[in-house]
Amino acid sequence: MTTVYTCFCTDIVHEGHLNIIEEARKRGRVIVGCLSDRAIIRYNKIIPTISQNERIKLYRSIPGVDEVVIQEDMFYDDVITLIRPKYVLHGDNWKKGPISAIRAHVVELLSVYGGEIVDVPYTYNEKVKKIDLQCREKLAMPEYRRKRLRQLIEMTPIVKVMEAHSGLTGLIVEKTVVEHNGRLDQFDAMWISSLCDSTAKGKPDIELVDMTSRFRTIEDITEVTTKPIIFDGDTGGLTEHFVYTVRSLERMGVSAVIIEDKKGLKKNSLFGTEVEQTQATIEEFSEKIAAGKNAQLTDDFMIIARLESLILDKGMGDALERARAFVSAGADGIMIHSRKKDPAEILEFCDKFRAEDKATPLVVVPSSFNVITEKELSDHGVNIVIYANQLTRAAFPAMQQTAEDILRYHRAKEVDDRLMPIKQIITLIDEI
Ligand code: SPV
Ligand code: MG
Repeated sequence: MTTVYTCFCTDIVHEGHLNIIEEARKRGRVIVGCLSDRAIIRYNKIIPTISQNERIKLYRSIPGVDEVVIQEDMFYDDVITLIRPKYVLHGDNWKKGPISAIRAHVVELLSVYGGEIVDVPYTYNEKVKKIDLQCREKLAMPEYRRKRLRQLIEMTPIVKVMEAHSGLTGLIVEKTVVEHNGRLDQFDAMWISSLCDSTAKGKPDIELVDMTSRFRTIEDITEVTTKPIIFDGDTGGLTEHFVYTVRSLERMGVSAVIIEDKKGLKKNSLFGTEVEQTQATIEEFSEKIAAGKNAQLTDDFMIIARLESLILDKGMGDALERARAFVSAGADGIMIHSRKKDPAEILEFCDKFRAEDKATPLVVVPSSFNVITEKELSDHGVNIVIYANQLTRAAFPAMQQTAEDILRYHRAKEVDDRLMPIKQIITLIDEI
């Protein structure tokens, strides 16, 4: 009997799915793949509001479905090797955009034994559009967004985080997908950097931009995106204030706050010892972490302790001692920072920390030691990599150059070639 395969990634079966089953059963025995929770979370597809097992049951109940299997791999390698279907059916929407890389890969897998793809015309109507939109919109709800960082840490080799400081930069982090070597890549989460948030407001990174204003930035971003958020909480401020910050961040659907063990006037870490910066004592900072954990209402939210020992030349021993103490105080993760170009001290810390603590998530921000790759970091036990300021640093020179050139030429024609076309900018933002 001919085997026909199609993969579903949905909580709600609509007429588009029924149409695919109808087409499939004309060709043979129908096996439906249920995309696993792991793959769904990794690729930010939908929020599974029902469990993987319930989705299997749901797909089994569709008339015409003979069997349901779990598909672990977005790229179909596991199921095609196992089932060797004669036909793979999918809506023809996968012929366009980044997901066409998946289609191309399936074509290759099928060509090995003469299998075929059937592109079923995608069902476009108001009802289907609404269901698709609702499924995606759920990703943005605080209760779903908040817990996704922990899920990603659990399910991916390394969580890739990019800075965002506005709705527009949030959209770039949300939507940028690249196809590389037949694989799809995208950022997993957003970092609301104090440096970039302050810079966008034309202010120094010294905790001058107040929390209300920082929260406004978060809201600008949450309104138009769905990916999880890590908030740069600077020193966390007074412990008496930090507990309120924790509650507000949880309410907004932020997944984690990172606070650094400094006190007094905070300056950006990349100044290192060139400016005066004071590290909080282990006791003071542990008390702040414990108070934050105590104030927290959800299980999902994370308070990550950032160590400034290497930045302030206090040595590896001090960094490790602090890491131990802050984990004991309740920190859900450790961020280790360095401003050296050579990643050696970061890797030494990661190896030593991992030798004694296999579980606590490790975060790094390779702004200075940017030669290191994600794979190398992950091999040394790092769970989260934050690209903390690259979008701001890319945009600033481009804007400055454009301003200078318009002054130079007394018109805008000379700069036009490097600008986004007007047509594109007015359609950049999707309307609901
Ligand atoms: C930020 O992005 O604001 C940070 C990281 O805190 S760093 O600028 O490297 O200190
Ligand atoms: Mg900062």
